[in-house]
Amino acid sequence: MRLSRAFLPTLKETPAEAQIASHRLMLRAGMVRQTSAGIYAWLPLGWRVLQKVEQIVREEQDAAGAQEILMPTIQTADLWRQSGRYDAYGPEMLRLKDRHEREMLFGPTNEEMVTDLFKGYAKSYRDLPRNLYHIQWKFRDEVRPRFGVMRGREFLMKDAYSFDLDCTGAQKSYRQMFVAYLRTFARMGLKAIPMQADTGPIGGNLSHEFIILAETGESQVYLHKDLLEFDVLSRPVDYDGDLSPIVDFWTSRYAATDEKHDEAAWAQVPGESQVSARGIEVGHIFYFGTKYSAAMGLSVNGPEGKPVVPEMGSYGIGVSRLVGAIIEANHDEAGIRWPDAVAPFKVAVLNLKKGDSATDALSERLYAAFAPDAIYDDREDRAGVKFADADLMGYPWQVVIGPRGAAAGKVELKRRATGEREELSVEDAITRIKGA
Ligand code: P5A
Repeated sequence: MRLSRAFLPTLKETPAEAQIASHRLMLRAGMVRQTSAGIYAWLPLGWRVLQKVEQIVREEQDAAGAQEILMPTIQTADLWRQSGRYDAYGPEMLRLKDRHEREMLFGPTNEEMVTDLFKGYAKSYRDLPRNLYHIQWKFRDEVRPRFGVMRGREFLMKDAYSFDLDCTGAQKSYRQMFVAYLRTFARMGLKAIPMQADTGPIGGNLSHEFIILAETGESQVYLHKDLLEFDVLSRPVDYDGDLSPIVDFWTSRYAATDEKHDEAAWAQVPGESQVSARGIEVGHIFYFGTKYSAAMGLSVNGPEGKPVVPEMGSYGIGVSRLVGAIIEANHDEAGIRWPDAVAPFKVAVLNLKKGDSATDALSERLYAAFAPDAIYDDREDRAGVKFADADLMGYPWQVVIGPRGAAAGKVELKRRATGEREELSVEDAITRIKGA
């Protein structure tokens, strides 16, 4: 994208309403714009990041055997009456009426809908196991929407739903999602720790929240420091095989949110291994047995010819929240420092002398080498403005091209994460970035 033609409405002043770094930076970098309380429009830069995050989530869900569908945002109250949650959900649910006075709602989650959908198809135990997911906008009328996209009212969630013949199968599905989540967050450069958590309105008695540590997090958490050192991406995963060794590593060490914190168990963790910190919940997985399948009349013909009520779980990732959470974990005084995997553009080409033919030619060449994953600052502005904007928007690589270097075929390469700079030939700069 050429900056001279881009819709990137950056702000010079820090917006007063933003209390945390990610919210401030998303507004200043022109990634999102609030349209009403807790509801955001995603502008080009933010939308690119959201799509990259979404794609990593999708790839890891697919790899774990889940299948993508797309369910509607609007649901009928009838579905929710069947599970008993229509009244229980309370004022967080946005309730609507259509022209026939039929009661509808904007979905805060999809357990009922997916159970009903699956019921129309599954007849026999051979239709199990299945795991269906979608990535869809949700609405929850939060009491206190805040921190920008982190606690919005309208937000993007990946929600998966597993159907199994029995408890053993359901636990396998749970472990598959558990491992897929570890990989998903690690690929975004995040250390997300699964922790025992409350199940709230979703229900069931087994659940883990995936939490990244950040000072501005809404939850207080306690964990064993070993958990911060595990590298899940370094080992290949066979989702059909036994995932217990990976899962047990996590579940055998202490990690809990405030609500589940147990002082007696915590006291067993050696003092030097205790980490207590603030955290942001980026995912939450649940195993709730037959809560929805039984209530909604889902049953299949079992292997012995008797009806069996499938065991279910649901698995959520806060896709839009992740964009804020990634920034909380990756920023400095000057702005965002995107991990390569989710950066809106991998490379920023900064032309310091628009109109100088050698500088223009070299800039165009570099831009062409990385487009469409590059942004070209071809504006007439001062160098200082370009440096500040590139740091604010946090592109992992900056290539700075000025008239003196251009005459000698040299450019300056800057790595945003470390601030390291070096002068190189154009070819070497291209090779360096491509090889990283
Ligand atoms: C699991 C999938 C569920 O809704 N039903 C389907 C289950 N779980 S959850 O914990 O309530 O939400 C899943 C994830 O969604 C994110 N999230 C939010 N993100 C932004 N703004 C919000 N108001 C919000 N509420 C939930 C969180 O990341 C959560 O883990």
